[in-house]
Amino acid sequence: MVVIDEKLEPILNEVLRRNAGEQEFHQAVREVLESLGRVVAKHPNYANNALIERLCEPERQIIFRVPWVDDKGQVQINRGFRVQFNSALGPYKGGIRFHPSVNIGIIKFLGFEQIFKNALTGMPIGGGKGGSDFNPRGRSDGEIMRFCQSFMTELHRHIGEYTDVPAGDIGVGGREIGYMFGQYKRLTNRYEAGVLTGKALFYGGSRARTEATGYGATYFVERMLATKKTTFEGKRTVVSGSGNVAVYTMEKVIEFGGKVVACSDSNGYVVDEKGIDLDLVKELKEVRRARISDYARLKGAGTHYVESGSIWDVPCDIAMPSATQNELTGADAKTLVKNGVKAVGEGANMPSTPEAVRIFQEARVLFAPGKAANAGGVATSALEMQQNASRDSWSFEQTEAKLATIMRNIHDLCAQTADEYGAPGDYVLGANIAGFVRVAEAMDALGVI
Ligand code: NDP
Ligand code: 2IT
Repeated sequence: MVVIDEKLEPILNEVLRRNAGEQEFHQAVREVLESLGRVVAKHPNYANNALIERLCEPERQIIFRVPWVDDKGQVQINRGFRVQFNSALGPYKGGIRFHPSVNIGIIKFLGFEQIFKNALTGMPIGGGKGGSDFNPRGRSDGEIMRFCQSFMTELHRHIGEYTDVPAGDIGVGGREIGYMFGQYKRLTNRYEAGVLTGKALFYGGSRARTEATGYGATYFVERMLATKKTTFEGKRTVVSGSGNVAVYTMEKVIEFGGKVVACSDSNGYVVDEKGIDLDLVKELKEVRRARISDYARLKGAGTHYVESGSIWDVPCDIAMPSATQNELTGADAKTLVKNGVKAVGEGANMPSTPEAVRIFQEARVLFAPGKAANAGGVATSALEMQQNASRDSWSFEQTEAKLATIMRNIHDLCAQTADEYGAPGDYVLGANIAGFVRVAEAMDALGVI
């Protein structure tokens, strides 16, 4: 395990003590603090005024009851969260997740990661995250709408264009953003387009936001491959998940000449040696809200579905975990390395366990951490905010070109920072340090707040 700098160890210990039982939050903080020893050695001022301690403590944490009525007339209760972690660089910005596994520790890990990710984009956005333990699976459209309305009935008092700007994440896509925006508009009597991002095009959304996270992760990996004078062309690629990030990762990988041979959902994974038929995945997931097992059932010969099991058993050159946290374990990383994986690009937030990251790095596999590689989603959200603020709307090409530039800049910033701090090729260190320095400079300038 990486040793934590002696100045930073008491900070980590205090985070562990104060946030007992929040394992994912501990994991996220530990990973960042492991990278910061070299910064504090070079710039001791960043350790002054308890700057790092303040960075690890959310500015505000909101937990609320979300009552709603299901289709049978039964009252259901869920728990809602919004963690407003850091606003040194701009209004809090980050997604909302609806998944039964959501708890305060999960939202804090996501909010903490978001601070550095958003800083890496170079755009004026702070870090936050929200969600609920509501399980959308099997719920009717009416139930989803009533849940979203109830969730927003409380959340609306805490957000705003200049305060906190939520977007989607797991279980929250265009439909849910629409219902939440509708309720916000009704409660506030304001058409405040910039209060949420990920909106549909006809009421203030940005072109390319839907595609942005997956496209962005693929641009990042393309740039990373270029440092080794190689490309996606002909590379076997495995993408976990089949949601928003996974679908648009697959789309761009295919456009770049890669061959996507497997994808998954929480029940299992499907392998198609001819290359995944993305139109079918989109039809199943975006229209029918069906299971990935249906892919193999409909396609038949040449494809197979594996219930449970690990998608990382499928041999590939490039792995793009795009489902959820800790979905790629140390054992999976060993299998991938044994099978000759050359690059790993995290579309999801923290999908690789710390052991998996260590195994990839020791094997000198190109490894792009989520907070850098998946920043294209939030960056395009910031572009949506720009369009809303100027009451403008850009073409797909213009927006995607900006996204591509942002991703290449993030890649280069991480690579240069890793070089500067004596760890060439270590994108984890590069991302953590580069993101931290931007936030630290702003926090330092703002005084003890
Ligand atoms: P979606 O809800 O669209 O899709 C999530 C996908 O991951 C589904 O295929 C889902 O399967 C699978 N999944 C979710 N939870 C689990 C689990 N516990 N075990 C196995 N599979 C699971 O979400 P997104 O695509 O938006 O998000 C995916 C990841 O990307 C998350 O880590 C998110 O935080 C991250 N991310 C998202 C961004 C965005 O713009 N949307 C931006 C940056 C990061 P099933 O349908 O069976 O649940
Ligand atoms: O994890 C993430 O970066 C997101 N879910 C997107 C956040 C956003 O505000 O677009």
